[in-house]
Amino acid sequence: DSAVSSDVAVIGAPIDIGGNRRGADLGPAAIRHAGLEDALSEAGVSVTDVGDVSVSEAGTEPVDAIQSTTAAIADRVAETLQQGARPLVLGGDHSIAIGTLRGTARNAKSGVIWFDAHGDYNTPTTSPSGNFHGMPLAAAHGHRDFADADWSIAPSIPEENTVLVGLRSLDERERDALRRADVTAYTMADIDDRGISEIVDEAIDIAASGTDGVHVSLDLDWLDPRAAPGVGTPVPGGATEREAHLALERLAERDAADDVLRSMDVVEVNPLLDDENTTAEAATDLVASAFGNRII
Ligand code: EXY
Ligand code: MN
Ligand code: MN
Ligand code: MN
Repeated sequence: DSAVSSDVAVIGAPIDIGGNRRGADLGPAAIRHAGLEDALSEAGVSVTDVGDVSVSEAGTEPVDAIQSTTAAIADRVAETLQQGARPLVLGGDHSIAIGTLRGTARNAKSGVIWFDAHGDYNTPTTSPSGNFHGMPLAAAHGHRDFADADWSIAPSIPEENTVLVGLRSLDERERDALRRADVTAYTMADIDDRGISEIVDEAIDIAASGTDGVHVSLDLDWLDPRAAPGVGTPVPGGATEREAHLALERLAERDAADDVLRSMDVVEVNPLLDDENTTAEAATDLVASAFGNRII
């Protein structure tokens, strides 16, 4: 492994087996193709691309591929943090966050801000689809009925430092589980009512309070499908590109002041559903905003 001495280490996680459609495994390539490294350099970040984790999809059960891939992601994320860089993991479907959250919380107390249309709070027992991209946040809270004993690990992220932003699609049992959990959930209606800057300021306060930093999990399906068409589970009525930029620019401001941004993943970019690469380009611009890109 190249010893990363830069501020941000880009790690690819080319997996789509946790999703409902094939193609998100091409997300890392699409985001790199959209110019991620240049965009981060222009934002003043010293960035090193450390390549992809190996994904063993062929011939294995989805749960086995996801378990081994997320274990590899957790190791790379923890390693990167130990080397003093901030991991930026490119998905891939949202099951990668089973690994990014375990990795970022391995040697620290980390909060999370979950930008997503969905709660991703199902477990194999409650999921209507069986798709693991709908389960990573429940996994991070240690919900104990995952397929294999390894997965019923201790919670990695405290519920009270967990904030969901942008909710507009929940399943019945997932909703019940979220209501019982000690998390903060902001729906799109909250954003409509109060404005994204107030919501994201509150989200950062909650995720950062009493923790060593915040992991940001950006699911491109948080955005409205007109702004991010290339996602596997689009839901109408999402955030505008401006709302998403303002949220991540506020995060960058807070990071400049209080060093809150610890790690990030950006997921669900599926170029097979978007031959203009619009979604990967939006993802790239949003990541640059999160890491401090300034217009003037
Ligand atoms: N709640 C539905 C399920 O569990 O299957 C849809 C989940 C979509 C998950 C995407 C990544 O955000
Ligand atoms: Mn594939
Ligand atoms: Mn998601
Ligand atoms: Mn989603």
